[in-house]
Amino acid sequence: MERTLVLIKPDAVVKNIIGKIISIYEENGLYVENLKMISPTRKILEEHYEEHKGKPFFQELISSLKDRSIVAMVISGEEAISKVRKINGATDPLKAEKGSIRNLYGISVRQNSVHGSSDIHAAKREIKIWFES
Ligand code: IDP
Ligand code: MG
Repeated sequence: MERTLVLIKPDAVVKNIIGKIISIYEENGLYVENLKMISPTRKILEEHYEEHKGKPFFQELISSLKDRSIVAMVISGEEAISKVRKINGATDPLKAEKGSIRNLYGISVRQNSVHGSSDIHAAKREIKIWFES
Protein backbone atom coordinates (compact mmCIF):
# COMPACT_ATOMS: atom_id res chain seq x y z
CA MET A 1 0.00 0.00 0.00
CA GLU A 2 1.38 3.37 -1.04
CA ARG A 3 0.30 6.95 -0.69
CA THR A 4 0.90 9.68 -3.25
CA LEU A 5 0.06 13.35 -3.60
CA VAL A 6 -2.16 14.34 -6.50
CA LEU A 7 -3.05 17.88 -7.50
CA ILE A 8 -5.85 18.75 -9.87
CA LYS A 9 -4.45 21.94 -11.35
CA PRO A 10 -6.42 25.13 -12.07
CA ASP A 11 -6.76 24.47 -15.82
CA ALA A 12 -8.75 21.32 -14.99
CA VAL A 13 -10.69 22.91 -12.11
CA VAL A 14 -11.98 25.71 -14.39
CA LYS A 15 -12.99 23.10 -16.98
CA ASN A 16 -15.33 21.60 -14.36
CA ILE A 17 -13.80 18.13 -14.66
CA ILE A 18 -12.76 17.50 -11.01
CA GLY A 19 -15.25 14.62 -10.76
CA LYS A 20 -14.19 13.08 -14.06
CA ILE A 21 -10.54 13.11 -13.00
CA ILE A 22 -11.22 11.62 -9.56
CA SER A 23 -13.33 8.88 -11.19
CA ILE A 24 -10.38 7.85 -13.36
CA TYR A 25 -8.24 7.17 -10.26
CA GLU A 26 -11.11 5.35 -8.55
CA GLU A 27 -11.83 3.20 -11.61
CA ASN A 28 -8.17 2.15 -11.56
CA GLY A 29 -8.45 0.72 -8.05
CA LEU A 30 -7.07 3.75 -6.21
CA TYR A 31 -8.66 5.45 -3.20
CA VAL A 32 -9.11 9.08 -2.17
CA GLU A 33 -7.75 9.12 1.36
CA ASN A 34 -7.78 12.86 1.90
CA LEU A 35 -8.93 15.80 -0.20
CA LYS A 36 -9.16 19.56 -0.02
CA MET A 37 -9.58 22.56 -2.27
CA ILE A 38 -6.92 25.15 -1.69
CA SER A 39 -5.64 28.38 -3.26
CA PRO A 40 -1.95 27.98 -2.44
CA THR A 41 0.53 30.64 -1.44
CA ARG A 42 3.82 31.20 -3.26
CA LYS A 43 5.57 29.60 -0.28
CA ILE A 44 3.71 26.27 -0.61
CA LEU A 45 4.27 26.18 -4.36
CA GLU A 46 7.96 27.01 -4.13
CA GLU A 47 8.39 24.22 -1.60
CA HIS A 48 6.39 21.80 -3.72
CA TYR A 49 8.37 22.55 -6.89
CA GLU A 50 11.71 23.02 -5.08
CA GLU A 51 13.58 20.72 -7.52
CA HIS A 52 12.74 23.07 -10.42
CA LYS A 53 13.99 26.25 -8.77
CA GLY A 54 16.15 28.22 -11.23
CA LYS A 55 14.68 26.56 -14.34
CA PRO A 56 13.37 28.93 -17.03
CA PHE A 57 9.74 27.92 -16.49
CA PHE A 58 9.82 28.08 -12.67
CA GLN A 59 8.47 31.60 -12.02
CA GLU A 60 5.76 31.32 -14.66
CA LEU A 61 4.73 27.94 -13.26
CA ILE A 62 4.42 29.33 -9.72
CA SER A 63 2.48 32.45 -10.82
CA SER A 64 0.07 30.37 -12.87
CA LEU A 65 -0.87 28.29 -9.80
CA LYS A 66 -0.67 30.89 -7.01
CA ASP A 67 -4.03 31.92 -5.48
CA ARG A 68 -5.97 29.75 -7.90
CA SER A 69 -8.23 26.87 -6.91
CA ILE A 70 -6.44 23.54 -6.79
CA VAL A 71 -7.71 20.19 -5.52
CA ALA A 72 -5.07 18.46 -3.40
CA MET A 73 -5.54 14.77 -2.65
CA VAL A 74 -3.80 11.92 -0.94
CA ILE A 75 -4.38 8.93 -3.20
CA SER A 76 -3.66 5.45 -1.88
CA GLY A 77 -3.51 1.92 -3.17
CA GLU A 78 -1.14 -0.73 -4.39
CA GLU A 79 1.73 0.92 -6.29
CA ALA A 80 -0.23 4.17 -6.14
CA ILE A 81 2.80 6.31 -7.05
CA SER A 82 3.63 4.69 -10.38
CA LYS A 83 -0.03 3.97 -11.16
CA VAL A 84 -0.93 7.64 -10.80
CA ARG A 85 2.03 8.71 -12.97
CA LYS A 86 0.86 6.29 -15.69
CA ILE A 87 -2.76 7.42 -15.43
CA ASN A 88 -1.62 11.07 -15.61
CA GLY A 89 0.55 10.56 -18.70
CA ALA A 90 3.68 12.34 -19.90
CA THR A 91 4.31 15.94 -18.82
CA ASP A 92 3.64 17.23 -22.34
CA PRO A 93 0.01 16.46 -23.25
CA LEU A 94 1.04 16.03 -26.90
CA LYS A 95 3.35 13.19 -25.87
CA ALA A 96 1.02 11.69 -23.24
CA GLU A 97 -0.27 8.17 -23.84
CA LYS A 98 -3.71 7.98 -25.44
CA GLY A 99 -6.42 7.90 -22.77
CA SER A 100 -4.22 9.36 -20.03
CA ILE A 101 -5.55 12.39 -18.15
CA ARG A 102 -3.05 14.76 -19.74
CA ASN A 103 -3.80 13.37 -23.20
CA LEU A 104 -7.52 13.83 -22.64
CA TYR A 105 -7.54 17.19 -20.88
CA GLY A 106 -4.11 18.86 -20.85
CA ILE A 107 -3.73 22.21 -22.60
CA SER A 108 0.06 22.64 -22.70
CA VAL A 109 3.29 21.47 -21.05
CA ARG A 110 2.62 23.89 -18.20
CA GLN A 111 -1.17 23.55 -18.05
CA ASN A 112 -1.26 19.78 -17.91
CA SER A 113 -4.24 19.25 -15.55
CA VAL A 114 -2.67 17.10 -12.84
CA HIS A 115 0.36 16.47 -10.66
CA GLY A 116 1.48 13.15 -9.20
CA SER A 117 4.48 12.59 -6.92
CA SER A 118 7.50 11.14 -8.72
CA ASP A 119 8.69 8.66 -6.07
CA ILE A 120 8.22 7.60 -2.46
CA HIS A 121 10.42 10.38 -1.05
CA ALA A 122 8.64 13.06 -3.08
CA ALA A 123 5.27 11.61 -2.03
CA LYS A 124 6.09 11.81 1.69
CA ARG A 125 7.55 15.30 1.33
CA GLU A 126 4.63 16.61 -0.74
CA ILE A 127 1.88 15.11 1.47
CA LYS A 128 3.52 16.94 4.37
CA ILE A 129 3.56 20.24 2.46
CA TRP A 130 -0.10 20.12 1.40
CA PHE A 131 -1.70 18.32 4.36
CA GLU A 132 0.49 18.67 7.41
CA SER A 133 1.78 22.24 7.38
P1 IDP B 1 5.78 16.22 -13.97
O1 IDP B 1 4.63 17.06 -13.47
O2 IDP B 1 5.34 15.35 -15.11
O3 IDP B 1 6.49 15.47 -12.88
P2 IDP B 1 8.07 18.00 -14.04
O4 IDP B 1 9.17 17.91 -15.03
O5 IDP B 1 8.34 17.60 -12.64
O6 IDP B 1 6.82 17.21 -14.65
O7 IDP B 1 7.58 19.51 -14.05
C1 IDP B 1 6.69 19.98 -13.07
C2 IDP B 1 5.63 20.82 -13.75
O8 IDP B 1 6.25 21.99 -14.30
C3 IDP B 1 4.93 20.16 -14.95
O9 IDP B 1 3.87 19.33 -14.59
C4 IDP B 1 4.47 21.36 -15.74
O10 IDP B 1 3.28 21.92 -15.21
C5 IDP B 1 5.63 22.35 -15.52
N1 IDP B 1 6.63 22.27 -16.59
C6 IDP B 1 7.57 21.31 -16.78
N2 IDP B 1 8.33 21.56 -17.86
C7 IDP B 1 7.87 22.73 -18.36
C8 IDP B 1 8.26 23.54 -19.47
O11 IDP B 1 9.18 23.24 -20.23
N3 IDP B 1 7.53 24.69 -19.67
C9 IDP B 1 6.51 25.07 -18.85
N4 IDP B 1 6.13 24.35 -17.80
C10 IDP B 1 6.79 23.19 -17.56
MG1 MG C 1 7.72 16.13 -11.30
